Amino acid sequence: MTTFETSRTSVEIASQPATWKQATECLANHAAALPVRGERVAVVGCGTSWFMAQAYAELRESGGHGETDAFAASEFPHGRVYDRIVAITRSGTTTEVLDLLTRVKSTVATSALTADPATGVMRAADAVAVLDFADEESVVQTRFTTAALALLRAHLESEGALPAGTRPLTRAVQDAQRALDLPLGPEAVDAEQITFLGTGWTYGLALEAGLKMREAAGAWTEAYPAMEYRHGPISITGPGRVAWLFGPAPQGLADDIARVGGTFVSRSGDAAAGLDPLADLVLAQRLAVLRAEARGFDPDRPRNLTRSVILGTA
Ligand code: F1P
Repeated sequence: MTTFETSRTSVEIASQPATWKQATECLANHAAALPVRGERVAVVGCGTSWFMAQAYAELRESGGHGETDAFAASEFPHGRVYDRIVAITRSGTTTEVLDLLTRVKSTVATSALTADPATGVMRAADAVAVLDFADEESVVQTRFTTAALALLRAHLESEGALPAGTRPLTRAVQDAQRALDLPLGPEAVDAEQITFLGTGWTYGLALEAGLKMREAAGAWTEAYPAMEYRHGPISITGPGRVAWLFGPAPQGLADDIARVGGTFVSRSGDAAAGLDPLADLVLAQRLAVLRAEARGFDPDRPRNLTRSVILGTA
């Protein structure tokens, strides 16, 4: 097995507890870019950033802060009326995101969260939260995107409401520290296939975990809302395959997975003793790096990927 012990990706994964803490500490600096309570908001992004948009949209709306939708930037429904569009983009250069912000300029308030203040998103959005301390050398995103979600979640928390069962971010930071040392377990390391599941905001995390495994390790993964899993996707599960759930388990799910011979991984279901679901994502990121190395892939140089997708004009 090739090992990349000093991979930038591993270093960036390990820095997440500190980066999330830093993100919450700079909350006051970013007030202009953060949605106001009651605003009708659309959150947009591409790839990882879209999945974080989905997680945030669920957290915001179910916490009672206002209607919040999430879209892939390329799929934004221009006929709909929003008070604000929030774009998440680490690079600040993704074509679909910049095209959308440019198209809606002066018709709706726009905000962005980015890692790079030297990019087009600074002009394209009305207000920008720059999380440059969370920028990454890796192509595969880990700490920027979780820091962006940490900031958005801390903002909801500071305004007094999160969905029932969601913990304070300080607890998530502690759990992320724990997640860096927890054993991954042979069933996940050796799994032929992994299906990631979540409910509410953790469905966005499930989508991101699946993408991470595909991007870094070329692994076969799928992701579904937990209650959808029994409507077909369970057909994939069996011996040597894993169903990994973020957040609380729907009734009977563990038994159903056992019945088909699959392995159920659930570390963030127990609100008291389990991990915060965001910290559970850290474990999935670690697994992606481990499996990449096991296949001889360099996690810092994922196949077929670039830091940002910048499309030419034909
Ligand atoms: C979005 C993104 C990444 C993906 C790849 C290409 O980038 O789709 O999620 O992993 O690196 O770009 P960004 O808009 O957040 O910079």
